[in-house]
Amino acid sequence: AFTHIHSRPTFSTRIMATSQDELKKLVGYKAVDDYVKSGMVVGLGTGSTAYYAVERVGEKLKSGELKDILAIPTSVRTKEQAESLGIPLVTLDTHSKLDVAIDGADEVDPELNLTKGGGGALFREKIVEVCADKFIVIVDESKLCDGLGPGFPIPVEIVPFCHEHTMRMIGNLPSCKGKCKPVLRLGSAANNKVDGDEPAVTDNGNYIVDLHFEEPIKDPTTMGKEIKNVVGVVEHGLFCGMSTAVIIAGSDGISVKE
Ligand code: ABF
Repeated sequence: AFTHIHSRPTFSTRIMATSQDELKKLVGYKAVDDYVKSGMVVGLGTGSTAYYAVERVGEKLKSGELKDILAIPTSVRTKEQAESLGIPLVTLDTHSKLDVAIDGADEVDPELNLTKGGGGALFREKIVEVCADKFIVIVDESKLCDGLGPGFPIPVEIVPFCHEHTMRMIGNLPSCKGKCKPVLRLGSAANNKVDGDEPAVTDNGNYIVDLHFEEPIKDPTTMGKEIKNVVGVVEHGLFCGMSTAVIIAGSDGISVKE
């Protein structure tokens, strides 16, 4: 059984929110208001929650409240949104160090380890977010879990070449064998529900395999290292020890866990 709040929030306010979308907007805006200052290099996440953080950066640049922001998007979708808002963009090739990155997550455990990649952007998210001084995660409380795995499959980006072999190699790892079922994502990479017949293709031209666990993963850090060692794996959606803070919106308020 999963409970939704694991520890005492470090900060809490009462809010009047009615829909999940409004909750996403609240945390997206709060992350920008609290962590993004003029002159910063900012990583822009992907997904329906990160969407609002990107929107807020655009809004504050337009009003002049923020100046001299350079942003690095984590997907083609986010790049297009940022461009439409006139947010100046750079890449890691010219800026290897970010002041802050803001992104959503699919699951958050009590140690603030994350599952990401339900939206198919895990590789670009990780390569950008690992370079940020602060990585701010924005979620609604439905994303909190006691242990990663059973609530949301772990996405792994793999190269298309001999992908069935790579999937078998992953399935036979000590952390995975007999514990998970690897399923090739079909349809749109941005949706981990099967919504097509052909393999989903990421922004990087790769496939995604979703690892379905029935029990919580005991040691996600070790599992991540095992997966990363498989030749054919590009990156996995376990983001362990990376979160600076998680901003959580629930029906009774916003809380921040650090
Ligand atoms: C990205 O978007 C992810 O890594 C995660 O897969 C997803 C979360 O999306 P949403 O905010 O739409 O639930 O941050």
